[in-house]
Amino acid sequence: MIRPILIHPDPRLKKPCEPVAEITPDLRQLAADMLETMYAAPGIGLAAPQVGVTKRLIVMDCIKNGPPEPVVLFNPEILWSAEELSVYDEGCLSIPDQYAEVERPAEVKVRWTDADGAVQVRQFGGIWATCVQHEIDHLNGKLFIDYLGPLKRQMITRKMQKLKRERARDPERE
Ligand code: K1U
Ligand code: ZN
Repeated sequence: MIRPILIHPDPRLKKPCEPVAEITPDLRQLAADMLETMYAAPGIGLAAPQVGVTKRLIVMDCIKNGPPEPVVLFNPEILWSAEELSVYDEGCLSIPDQYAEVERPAEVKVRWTDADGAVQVRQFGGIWATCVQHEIDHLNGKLFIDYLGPLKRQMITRKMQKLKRERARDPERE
């Protein structure tokens, strides 16, 4: 099932999320719904708070061409970050059509629990590293615009407030 994606500003996008204690059938269904929602958007990642669930769960698939490579991460933790930084022009499905350069560690080592309850550890580089850090930020109530200066952040927030007003008036409009 495709779930509606919350648009910034929304208090649920600013709240630190709760760890997942047990991977229940409902949480596996949520992960499947999040992947369906991400592919439909389209996007390369999605965090549970973006669909209104303040739990520590993210999904990703950063493969552009070739067979899909969906990854489901419960309770993801960054174990190590490279000193080398990389800059990427980031977007966010909760901040549609707005992009800005964000500098982050170029590689990160992440530990998480997968949908079968197995602990996984993997080193991510390239767009995967950028995406996993962007998604873990969502779990901590942080958006990519929080890395920008106050004027740029305020300008984007005002655009999103306008978009939300327009969508509330005409829900059919994209
Ligand atoms: O978390 C999100 O809002 C999803 C976001 C993830 C992300 C994008 C760029 C850098 C870091 C994290 C997106 O997927 S925005 C859409 C997007 O980047 C994209 C869409 C279609 C094809 C390729 C990329
Ligand atoms: Zn985002």
